Amino acid sequence: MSSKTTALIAACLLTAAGCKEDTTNSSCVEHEDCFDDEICQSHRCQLVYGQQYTIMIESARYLPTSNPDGGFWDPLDGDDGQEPDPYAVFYDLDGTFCSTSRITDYATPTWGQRCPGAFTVEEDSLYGWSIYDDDDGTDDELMAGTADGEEFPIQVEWVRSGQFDLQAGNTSITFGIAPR
Ligand SMILES: [Ca+2]
Ligand SMILES: [Ca+2]
Repeated sequence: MSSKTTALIAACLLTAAGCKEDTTNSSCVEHEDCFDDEICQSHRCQLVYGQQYTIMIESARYLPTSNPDGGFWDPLDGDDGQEPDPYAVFYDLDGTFCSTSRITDYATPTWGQRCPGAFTVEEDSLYGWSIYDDDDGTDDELMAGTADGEEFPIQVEWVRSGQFDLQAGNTSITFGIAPR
């Protein structure tokens, strides 16, 4: 029997109040010491959902090397090369939005940029991402990022591991996530 279970039983014996409430904020060392919907943060079990998080847009791999017509992403007579100049965005459906700076002529960008705004993550909150080629006029969309073609919820496992990788076509993108 784990110490967590022992503590839970003790708490339930001591009070008629909900066992869960008694153990949220209980001391912990790792996430597995907490309930499945919690993380261990500063040695306290905290519910994953209902909290504010910082999102990091880390990097992307395997961006499409040619545009949908099979040509280069940029004209040869432009200010930079024909390779795409990618920047990434991450957003929720409540209007919180984050964008990286662009990286010129690079198909395996590493941004490592922290979104300034807080994302309040609820269990039913939905998120999406996209990667664009920064252009003088309308930016080309390199990849529309969702999970299985739709906006997706943040999963407890992602918060526990502190990062998550998502795929669209052959393109993958890595995000970091941390409680604020
Ligand atoms: Ca372009
Ligand atoms: Ca370019």
